[in-house]
Amino acid sequence: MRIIAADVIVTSPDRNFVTLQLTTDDGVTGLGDATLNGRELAVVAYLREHVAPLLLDRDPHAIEDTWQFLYRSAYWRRGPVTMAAIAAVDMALWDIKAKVAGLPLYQLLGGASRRGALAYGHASGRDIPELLDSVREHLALGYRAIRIQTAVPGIDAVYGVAAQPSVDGVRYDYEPAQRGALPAEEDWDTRAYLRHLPGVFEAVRHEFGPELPLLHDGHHRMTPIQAARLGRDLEPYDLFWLEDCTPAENQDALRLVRSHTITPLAIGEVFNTVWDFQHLIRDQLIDYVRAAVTHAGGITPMRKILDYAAQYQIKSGIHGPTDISPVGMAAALHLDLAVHNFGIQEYMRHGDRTNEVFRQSFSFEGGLLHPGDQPGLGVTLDRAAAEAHPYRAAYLPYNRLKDGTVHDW
Ligand code: KDG
Ligand code: MG
Repeated sequence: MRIIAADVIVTSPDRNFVTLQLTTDDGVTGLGDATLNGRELAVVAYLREHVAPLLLDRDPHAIEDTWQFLYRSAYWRRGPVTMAAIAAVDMALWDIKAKVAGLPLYQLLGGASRRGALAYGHASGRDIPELLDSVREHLALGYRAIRIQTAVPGIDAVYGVAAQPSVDGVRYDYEPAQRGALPAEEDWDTRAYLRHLPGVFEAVRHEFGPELPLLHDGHHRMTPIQAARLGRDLEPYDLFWLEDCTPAENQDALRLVRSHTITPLAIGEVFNTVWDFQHLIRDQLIDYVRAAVTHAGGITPMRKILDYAAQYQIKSGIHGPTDISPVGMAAALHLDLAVHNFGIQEYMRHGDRTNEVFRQSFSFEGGLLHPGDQPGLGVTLDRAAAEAHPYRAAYLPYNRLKDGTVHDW
């Protein structure tokens, strides 16, 4: 068996997605997600110009060897563009292997360790009543764990907070492509945020009781001592995790945070390799691994990261916002089902147009996601539907402090 075609498909049904489709001489196809939000075309060029020609004639079954070849032969290792491209190849090869075996991918990863993957959804609101309504909507949709993001009095626009309430249960989207071709400017005030947030969690716990797992994303905005204070102030509300409390580059910051709080910590959605997690896992500075299969080099290295984490009782919390395509989500769900140290899965729900381009076989019942039992990843791509939605330049927003200084967001 050999690879005879490597096609890169760019589509923007609700937002931009980059997909690699590999085809074998036996006519088997495999899909991989290479979407890098806001820098999509860099990965397209990397794949089309530098990876696709190397794949032709290779044995699709040699997944580990192909991964090592692409990682090591480039000499220039790591980085989000490189690793998203390699991830797409890795996913597509696993898709092919599982289709040839006639099995859903999770069976090749060791089989199911659980009935399904506990998913968390994104509730948000511009004030507390709107936030409580958003939590209710998510509970009605079947979620059994909820991320809480909120506007902060005095700050005009906060990333991760819906600008409009979702009237009919339709989920909001992060920075969809329609938002324009230049990064939107948002603003930030950490002291106002630190004052406001504990009261928000107080209100949510008061309304929904002690059982519901609650999460929060700090989006890299705090200094270590600010994050330590927030973690401590949120302890009475028993968070499932506090995510990205400090910028991910300075990993020692988490040692300081840890020494002040027992609120569990999650980090790593911007990480690309097991090396980024080495120190954090070995020194037990985190509780959850937040990497995306799409950005950490694919299923093969993600399994290695999670197996390493398992030695320290650190669990998975695979990144799953809407800028991970349905293909990347499917890869996450197969891993979620198979690994022993599963923690939770982020699940934001794609829009209808996206679901028409990418036909999926997962289910969401009783708060649990299951990837389904179709051979492979369980996703098919409708090429004609994809072509009907051409690429639209779109950027993530960014933050400025009140005095105009650019800040982490
Ligand atoms: O592309 C960036 C988004 O995926 C990211 O901001 C979403 O932080 C995020 C999350 O936790 O889902
Ligand atoms: Mg996040």
